[in-house]
Amino acid sequence: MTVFVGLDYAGKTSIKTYLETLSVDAAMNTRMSNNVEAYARRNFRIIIFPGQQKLRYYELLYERFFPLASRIALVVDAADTKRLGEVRRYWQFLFRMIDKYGKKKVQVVLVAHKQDLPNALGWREILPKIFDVPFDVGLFNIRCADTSIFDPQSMSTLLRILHGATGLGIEGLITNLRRLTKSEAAMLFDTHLHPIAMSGTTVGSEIFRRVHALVSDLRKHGFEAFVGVFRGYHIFVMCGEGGEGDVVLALVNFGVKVNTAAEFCSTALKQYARMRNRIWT
Ligand SMILES: Nc1nc2c(ncn2[C@@H]2O[C@H](COP(=O)(O)OP(=O)(O)OP(=O)(O)O)[C@@H](O)[C@H]2O)c(=O)[nH]1
Ligand SMILES: [Mg+2]
Repeated sequence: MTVFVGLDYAGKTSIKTYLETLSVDAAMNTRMSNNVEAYARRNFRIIIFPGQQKLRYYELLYERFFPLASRIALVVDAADTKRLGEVRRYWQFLFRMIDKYGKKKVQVVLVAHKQDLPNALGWREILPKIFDVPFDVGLFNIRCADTSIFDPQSMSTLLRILHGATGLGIEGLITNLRRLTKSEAAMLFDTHLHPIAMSGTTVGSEIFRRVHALVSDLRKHGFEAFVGVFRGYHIFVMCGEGGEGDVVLALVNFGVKVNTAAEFCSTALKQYARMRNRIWT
């Protein structure tokens, strides 16, 4: 389980809303949270703490959820540099809460969010402004990500980090598949609405939605693969074999014959099947 923490307005609920709906509009129009929120798919869970000052120092929250958390993601509005001091003070409190209630090997993830804003700082600049380097960094095995609701690649990267799936080679698998099939973009979906990995030209969430719609129709009719044209994009979709959750590969504007694309995709799906149990542990 991952716990999302951060100041009010950092973007925690936006990330959850985006993952749940694939809607950037909905994600950009969230309200301040007054309660704990949750995102869940199969055994993957994110618990989101409210960020307002009067709620985020409520110790019972930490006592209840930190013993269960293998990851704590600190979401920071990377464009709001005036509040980084406040984030630093909050981290000092979090440090005490981890010490008191956290798992020994808890991983801390610094999410430098809202990277689309012109004055946003990257995580490399933010890290030393919040943590004590090298002390905290040595202690916590900190992972970092630059993210934005407007950047689907960054959302995939965040998902892989939260699954502890960064060293498994999923990115390599998808990049390779894209090259082999001479596609403009390749995507791998696994249970989440948002792809867990993607490579090539950035395609928007409208394509992700079409792929999901296509796949649910495909399955109804017993097809395992399909080629469709949507707004000028040639899309090849192939479903993984059964099991819990949905595994789907999608290629955009592929440059090989359909049966060649099908062969490469089917090999990639087999390779992914071997990594999969490491992702949903
Ligand atoms: N430019 C930009 N704005 C974003 C992004 N993500 C979120 N926002 C904006 O930030 C606002 C606040 O985000 P929330 O997710 O509601 O903030 P929160 O961390 O849940 O805050 P609390 O609920 O008070 O703890 C959103 O309503 C969006 O308008 C992003 O990636 N880029
Ligand atoms: Mg919120």
